[in-house]
Amino acid sequence: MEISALTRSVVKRNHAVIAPDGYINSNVPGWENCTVNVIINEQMGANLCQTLITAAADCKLKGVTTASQIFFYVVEGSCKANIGTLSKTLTKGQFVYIPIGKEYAFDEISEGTQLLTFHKVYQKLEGYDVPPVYFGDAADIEGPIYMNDEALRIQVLLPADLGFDMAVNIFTYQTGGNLPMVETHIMEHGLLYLQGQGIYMLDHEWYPIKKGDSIWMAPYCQQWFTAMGKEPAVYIYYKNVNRFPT
Ligand code: UGY
Ligand code: MN
Repeated sequence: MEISALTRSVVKRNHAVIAPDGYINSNVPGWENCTVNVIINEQMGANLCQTLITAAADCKLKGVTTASQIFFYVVEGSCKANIGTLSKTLTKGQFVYIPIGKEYAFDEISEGTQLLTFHKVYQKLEGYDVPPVYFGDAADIEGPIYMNDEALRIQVLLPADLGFDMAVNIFTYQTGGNLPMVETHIMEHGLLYLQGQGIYMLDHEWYPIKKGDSIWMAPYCQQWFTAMGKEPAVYIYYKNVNRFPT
C-alpha cells in the first residue's frame, strides 16, 4: 500500500524537485477546460515560471503576452496555435515561442494534450529587436555531441540570436551517460523530464528522477546528473542567456 504522507518532491532555497503526485490545479483566466499546474514560479524564489497544461474536452487557451514571453512545447497530443496572422497545428515535440506584446489563441486541442510552458520577463537588449514568433519541431533539430562525449546530445530549440534572453534545450543521455562535471553557473534552469530516469545531484543532495518530474535549479545551484535504466534519459530545460550580469 502506498503511504500518502511520502513524496519525492522537495522545495528548498535553491532547488526544487516536483513529482506529479503533489499537483494541485490552478485556474488561469483565459485557459479553459484544462488542468494547469504551476510547477515553478517566483513564489518559490525563481525568476521564471513553468507550467504544465493538460487538456480536457473543448480546451481553449487565450491570452496576451505582456511583460513575459511564453514558450509552449507539446509534450503529448496536438493543438492549433494562432498568433497574430500565423496559425499552425502543433503535435508532440513541436513548439512555439511567443514574444512579448502578442495575442495568442490555442484551439483544436485534443483531449489529453499536454503542453509545457516556460515564461520569462523579457529583458530587451539595446540595438536588438524583440524576437519574432518562432515555430519549430525538435525532430528537425540536430543534437551535436556535448563535451566530446558520444553519450550526450543537446538540441538547441531557439535561434542563437542575442535578441533572445532565454534558451530552451533538449538534453539526451544514452544509458550510462552522465554530466562530465558538476556544473556551477549563474544561469537558472526549469526542467521537465520527458523520458527515462536517473539521479540528479542538486546542491550536494541526491534525487532519483523519472519521466514526468520537474526540477528548478536557482543560479549557482550545483548540478550533476547520471542516466539510469534501459532507455535514454531525456529532459527539456529552460536557461536564461545573453544578458549582462547585473
Ligand atoms: O546548459 C546547461 O547548463 C546544462 N548542461 N545543465 C544541465 O543539464 N543541468
Ligand atoms: Mn546547467
